[in-house]
Amino acid sequence: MLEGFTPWPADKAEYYRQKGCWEGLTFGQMLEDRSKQYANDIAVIDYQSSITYAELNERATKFAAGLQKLGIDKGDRIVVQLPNIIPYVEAVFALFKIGALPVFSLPSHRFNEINYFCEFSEADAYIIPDRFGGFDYRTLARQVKDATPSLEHIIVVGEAEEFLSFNQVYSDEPLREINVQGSDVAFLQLSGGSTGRSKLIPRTHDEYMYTIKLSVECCEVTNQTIFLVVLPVAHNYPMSSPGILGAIYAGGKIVLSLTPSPEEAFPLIEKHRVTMVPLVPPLALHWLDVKPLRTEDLSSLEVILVGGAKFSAEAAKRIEPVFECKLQQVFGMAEGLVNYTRLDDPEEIIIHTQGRPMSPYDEIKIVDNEDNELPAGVAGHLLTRGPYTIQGYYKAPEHNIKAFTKDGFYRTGDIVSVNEQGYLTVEGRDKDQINRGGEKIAAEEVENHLLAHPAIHDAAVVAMSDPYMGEKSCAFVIFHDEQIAKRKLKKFLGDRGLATYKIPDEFVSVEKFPMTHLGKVSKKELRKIIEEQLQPTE
Ligand code: OOB
Repeated sequence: MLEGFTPWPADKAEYYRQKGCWEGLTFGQMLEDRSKQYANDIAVIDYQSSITYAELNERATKFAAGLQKLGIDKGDRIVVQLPNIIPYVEAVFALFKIGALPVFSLPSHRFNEINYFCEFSEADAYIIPDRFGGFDYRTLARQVKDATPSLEHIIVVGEAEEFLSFNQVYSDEPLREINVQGSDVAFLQLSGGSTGRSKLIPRTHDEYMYTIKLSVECCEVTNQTIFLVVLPVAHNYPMSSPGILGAIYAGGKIVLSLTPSPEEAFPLIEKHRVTMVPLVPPLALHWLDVKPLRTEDLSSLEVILVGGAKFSAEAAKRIEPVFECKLQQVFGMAEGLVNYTRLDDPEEIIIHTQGRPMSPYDEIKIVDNEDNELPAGVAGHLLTRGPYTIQGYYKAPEHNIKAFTKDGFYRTGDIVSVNEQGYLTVEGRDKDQINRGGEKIAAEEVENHLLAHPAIHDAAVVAMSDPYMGEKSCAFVIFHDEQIAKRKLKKFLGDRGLATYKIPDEFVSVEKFPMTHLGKVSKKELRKIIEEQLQPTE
């Protein structure tokens, strides 16, 4: 078993198997099956080309055989940092086939994040594009390789320079049979994090396949579905809710867009007759605003999913009339629990709630600060346990004690109310995190970087409201004596290799921080201060 993985209690595992939730199917086998069933149907289209199910399976198998030749084996970790391109899908399925674990990072991650993922997961390989979005990933790879010499292979899609080219990895040698089981960990996903750095989330084939199967049902995905991905494809949401894995599970077609801009995405919708697309709220708002100004025919769209952050009821109301398709809200988390509004739910539910759990075996508790359960309708901390919610983060025993209750409920950090029909409404958050339009920022991680600046005595990062992003981040800073300009602080954080989305949007210099009666920095007060400053002055 993977070291650092918290196994499921034997009785629970037995129960979920008995109930038919866990079927022992791995993602490698799933692609194998679909490649027979839908052999000549197009599986994935990207900006350059398209491949059928049979081709995808064949290429994934050849890539897998090549990885084996490099010495990559069951249980090894491989950091994958690729944009929305076909090689991403090939690489991930190749890893599933040999039981090696992709560690899913995002194209926006930089040295700080990537080096930590490589080091912490003791990765053997790192897969990158040559360049993407004006950034050269080979430069980053060189820095990571210097810092983490145990990283053996760097595989590059495109011009590899001194590294190994993706195309060179494919091998015609037969794949060495590996016994990958449903109960094995399939990959490590990233958590949004609230304390320090992102935690890694181990998900097994069994439980993740179950989320895919249920998502396919809830979102009514079929082999007629044409699924557009404009969000970073490695994020848990476009991967599994219902995501590219759901599209493949159902035999549908995936269209990968390199960016979420309407200039790129709308023509793709028109050309490929896209039926379904997942968005985060700021993108949904942008698309709503831009739609009337554009001429593309988007009439093929049947469903727009919106999730990752709270979608306001006002914006939710506009989706159907503007796009002439259904809205489906999704409230999910990489740790497990996923809620959807259903396509046949009344408008009231679709607009005002974030859906209900996918599985009848999902357990939900709404509790007060002392873990006492609250009556229906009262907002409180959401705790959850179930057949696809993790039992613990990877190699994080101390954090796990705080993040899970003794009886195995995950503390989501979300403040939620549940109505009588079991639909959840997200009312707020009780975790030290900023949700910047779906991208999660752990306040403490950014604070630690600010504290490394010699002029900074103390720092506290909080969310501030933003009409477009929902939230942006604001750093309150106490300087020793000399104040440093915002531009310089941003550059300082960028130079430390922090992903751009984590760099605070605003900096406020203060003499001291407001304190709670327990002597902790009162982030609530700080949020109030910045909200007051944001109010237009009369
Ligand atoms: C998704 O996953 P993560 O792991 O990036 O973030 C999970 C957190 C939740 O705990 C909650 O705080 C927030 O993101 N969230 C929402 C939300 N959906 C997620 N807050 C309010 N309304 C929503 N609809 O973000 C994710 C994973 C799978 C599917 C969809 C989203």
